[in-house]
Amino acid sequence: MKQTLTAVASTVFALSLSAYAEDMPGMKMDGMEGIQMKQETKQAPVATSDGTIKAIDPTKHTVTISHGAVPAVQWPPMTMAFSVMENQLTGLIVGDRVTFSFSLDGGKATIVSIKK
Ligand SMILES: [Cu+2]
Repeated sequence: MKQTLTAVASTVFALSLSAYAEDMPGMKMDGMEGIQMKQETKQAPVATSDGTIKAIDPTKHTVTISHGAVPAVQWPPMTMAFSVMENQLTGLIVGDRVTFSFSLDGGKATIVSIKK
């Protein structure tokens, strides 16, 4: 008897959930999309790290940095490219040790500030 009641209760719950979703067009319930929507409306998180400049690509506006672990965004140490404005790299060359901060927006890392 108790089991039947539980089954009925969960069916009612599932029904009310789908009714709720239909009432809100544009509100996608599947995980990833919801998370990305949230990140776009919020300000991108900013983290700081330090590392060594491995490459500068003025055409793609990227700087490749071999950086240490960044606990703020759960990154292990790695070498990767960051988007950067050319004027932010004034006076910096490949091989420089730098301290930098970056914003992370849906997997795209953009340099906020960078200095030796
Ligand atoms: Cu990285």
